[in-house]
Amino acid sequence: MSLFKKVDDLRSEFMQALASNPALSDLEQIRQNFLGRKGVINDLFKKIQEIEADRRGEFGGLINQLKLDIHDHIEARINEHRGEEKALSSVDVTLPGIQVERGTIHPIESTLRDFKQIFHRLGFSVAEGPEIETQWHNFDALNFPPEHPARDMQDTFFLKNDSVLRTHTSPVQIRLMLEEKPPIRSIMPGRVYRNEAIDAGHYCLFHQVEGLYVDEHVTMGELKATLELFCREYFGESVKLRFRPSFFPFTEPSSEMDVSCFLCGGQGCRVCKQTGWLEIGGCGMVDPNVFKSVNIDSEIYTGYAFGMGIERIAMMKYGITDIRLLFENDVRFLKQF
Ligand code: FA5
Repeated sequence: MSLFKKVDDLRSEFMQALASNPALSDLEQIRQNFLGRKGVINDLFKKIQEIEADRRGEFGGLINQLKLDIHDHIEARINEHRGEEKALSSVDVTLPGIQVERGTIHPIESTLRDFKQIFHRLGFSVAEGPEIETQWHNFDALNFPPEHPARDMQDTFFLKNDSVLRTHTSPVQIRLMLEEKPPIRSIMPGRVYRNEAIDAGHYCLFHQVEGLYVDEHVTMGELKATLELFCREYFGESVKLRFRPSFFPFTEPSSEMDVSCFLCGGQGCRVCKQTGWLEIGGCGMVDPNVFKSVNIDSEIYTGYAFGMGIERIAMMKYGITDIRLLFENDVRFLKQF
């Protein structure tokens, strides 16, 4: 092999050694192998006598250039390594990290999830309906007579084209009974709207969970047992539940459900309006007129229905004394849950 070619080969050999990303100690070894007193470059210098006299200058120049290049490459690599080491040593691993803010589940959402879980175990499926409703679904089919003051029971936001913002989740019962044949056993969670005065216990927008069970021989006793079981599961064994006779156009008989106020232990506070009880919803047996509007034969089927207000329940569970806090989206408040 010509000595000129040997110079080229050594350059390739060196570049290959560098390509393997050698550690600092390996770089020192490479330097010795190529540039050391007993290194390959010196060996090559010694062979300069073997070159014809008129090409010795050219050969010497090539070796010198190779020597300089190897030196520069190795120095550059060493500097890179030192820079990395310095950067690493400037990281103080004992400093506390930057805290990442974690979101929390809104108390209304977690109450809804708890409801779904408990009713799922009791054999209820989940259905949903639109928030903009026809007056027929929101009132007529639910046995509110036209122009009857019963429609004023729930201050309504009326929209164009005979529509309303639904005032309760009961219209979803109608949609479900039109779509499915009994047996029907569903809960229907959702947002509802009422044009009423706002205070610590009332808001113009809130959530309800409707419940409906329609089958042959469904009784009021089953309704009471289901709701009592739900309240014990959700609030705990110590909660007191009471049913007060009431009126809803779509149930007969009808009742209102109250639980003993968690916030004041029944002593009376501004949330329970000093009564010691909190109204959580209404319930009753489906009125035969409602069955008529959805073409279900009330001679064969009976059913019960209930509707509960989520905010009031979430307030009791989490000790929140003003419903408005649930809608203000103040992160300082929401972070607590
Ligand atoms: C109804 O809305 C009936 N649709 C419930 C029902 C369903 C009865 C099926 C029978 C059968 P009521 O208007 O009482 O009922 O409202 C139910 C619950 O919603 C109340 O008990 C209360 O917990 C909650 N609620 C009512 N108005 C408000 C309000 N402005 N802000 C927050 N929660 C409210």
